[in-house]
Amino acid sequence: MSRKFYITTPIYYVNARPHIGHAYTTIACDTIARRQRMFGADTFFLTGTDEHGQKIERAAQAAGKTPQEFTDEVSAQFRALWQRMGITNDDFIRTTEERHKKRVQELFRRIRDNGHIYKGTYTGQYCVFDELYVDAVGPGAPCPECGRPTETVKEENYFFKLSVFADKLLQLYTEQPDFIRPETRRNEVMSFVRGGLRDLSISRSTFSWGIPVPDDPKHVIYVWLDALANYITAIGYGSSHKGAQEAFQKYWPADLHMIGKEIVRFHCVYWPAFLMAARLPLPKGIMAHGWLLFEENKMSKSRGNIVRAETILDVLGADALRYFLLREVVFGQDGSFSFDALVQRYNSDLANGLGNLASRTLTMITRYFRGQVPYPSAAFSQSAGDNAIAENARKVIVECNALFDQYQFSRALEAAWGLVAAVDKYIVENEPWALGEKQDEESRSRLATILYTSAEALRIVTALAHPVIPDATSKIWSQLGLGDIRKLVLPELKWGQLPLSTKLGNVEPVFPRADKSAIERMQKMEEQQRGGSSTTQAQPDASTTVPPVATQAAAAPAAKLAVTVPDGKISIDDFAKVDLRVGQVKAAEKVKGADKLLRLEVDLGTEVRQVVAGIAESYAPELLIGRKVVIVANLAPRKLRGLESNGMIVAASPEGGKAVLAGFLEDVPVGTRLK
Ligand code: ME8
Repeated sequence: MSRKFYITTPIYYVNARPHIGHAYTTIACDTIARRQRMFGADTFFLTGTDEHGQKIERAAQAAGKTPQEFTDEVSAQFRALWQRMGITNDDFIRTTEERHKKRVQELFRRIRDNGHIYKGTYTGQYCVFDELYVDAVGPGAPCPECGRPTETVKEENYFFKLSVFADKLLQLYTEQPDFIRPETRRNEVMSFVRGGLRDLSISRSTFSWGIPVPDDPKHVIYVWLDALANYITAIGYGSSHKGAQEAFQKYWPADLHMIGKEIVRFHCVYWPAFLMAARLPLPKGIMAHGWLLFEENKMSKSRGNIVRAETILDVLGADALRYFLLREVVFGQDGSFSFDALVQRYNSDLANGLGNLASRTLTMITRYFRGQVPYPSAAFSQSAGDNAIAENARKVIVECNALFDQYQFSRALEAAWGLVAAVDKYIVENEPWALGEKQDEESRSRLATILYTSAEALRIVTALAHPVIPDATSKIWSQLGLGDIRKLVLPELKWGQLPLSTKLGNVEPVFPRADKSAIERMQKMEEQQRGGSSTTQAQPDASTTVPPVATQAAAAPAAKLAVTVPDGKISIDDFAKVDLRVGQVKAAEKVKGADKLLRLEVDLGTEVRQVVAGIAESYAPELLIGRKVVIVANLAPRKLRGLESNGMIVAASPEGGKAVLAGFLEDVPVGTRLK
């Protein structure tokens, strides 16, 4: 039976839309989950949304929605974003789901039956932002975590006997030093617990947006107990179904809870104490990473300094975001995000680095060996340089795997890219293009060895980088003629496995270079989202999905990758610039004084757009509500009758007839891209 691996992200609050801080944790977990699968582990990767509590209730009120409507919308935005980014989570749990609610009640009962819950009265301060009971005095006293004013709470509550677990927790941290990583967080937690633990209020009775306490529904369960329990409810704890029970037996305890550093106390103190009280096994480890900073502060909705992942996906793609975050930020520490650094890293490491290595190597094999991997033959064609690359690759495999195992993503990628740089230098020094001009046997043989060596090194880097940049590496793998990269068994990766005579696939650039305008474009997109001061409208080409200049830095003089476009036809790259998506009409009305126009609000999964469409003569507005449509999502905004239209609905317009909307016979999720 294969080894199991269960990994979780925090479940994200739905008080605001996702940003790249959330994406950061999710990408790190996705990378780990993908690696585990490549190592043959039976992997379960869980993420989801945290939807109860006062903070969410108030956010819904502020938006003029019921909590359920509100949480449905924002939770769908998270789900759609992960889908768009190719995140490979096995489940997505929402705390408002029935399965979760019932199982949390079961956990509460169990802790109560084990004698760890009593009723009392809580009088003290509460921080709604952190959903945290705070040791502070007086109304308005600042929360020690976030500095916001706290509220005074006086209510009859259920209490959890946290105080009795202090010694057991300290024993846990001492006996299992890896329980909390990195070490700095472990030290913080240990001194917090050594300072003494007070019993914890685990219910609230002055609002109702939560899971009722079993047998006492005037109370709702404290949102952190509700939320933390997702890690077990999602995999079947507390279910009476046999399948769910088996899944729980199989996957629990979690191998890794990945979190941001601000929620360490909940995960490293409260959660193990709840589990001890329920007599359930404890997770094997908790890893707390640092914060993404933007404009020198923690990126967060409340500070208004967020960057949306969608902007980066639109302009540079998911791999660029994944690579940047894991390469640029030392995992565990805080790291700054900037569009300049993103584009610089993208160009240096992806476009000019791996992308260029792939295109120049594969293009030369295509040109000089009719697209078949050549034989590195005969002794006279070997040089010390060839062997050095092989040796380097062998070392990189070991080093990179060890670093990934310790979640040192940045150093792991640095090691892999060290090989890219070495091969680049090797190619420049050996000038295969000059050998390619000669026909004598020795030159051919030498050329074969150089290109085989380069292609094999490319294969190794591609395999190692796959969990981080899955899209591009899948493409390079198939361009290498190796088929589906997901079939690769990573522990078996060795130098010299590239089969000779392998027929390459179609060679196409994977990372087009981004020019300076990419930075401006992303900045503008974000400013517009924030309703910022910039009044500049996006230029007609400002929202293309692929940055300009589609050629990689070419292998001199061999690689020529420009796409020729005969007879007014467009290339696949041109088509890829059109961002066609499935949207769902949420609201529709006639535009005053315009017989042909309707104003629509279209949900794209990640946002709701206003679109003005010339379909009023074909469709009554009320018939469009709920209908799924195809929308050109990256059209520059324009004004029609004073209304800004952000996108275009796709319809057939028969000569002299009425417009007919494009649609689908099968159900398809909102936000799905058409390609
Ligand atoms: O805390 N930098 O949800 P949340 C890095 N619902 N990571 C960031 C980040 C940033 N600027 N901003 C957010 C909650 N994150 C609770 C969790 S779990 C049982 C309940 C990531 O929406 C990071 O993982 O505030 C952080 O811990 C998490 O999002 C907080 O998400």
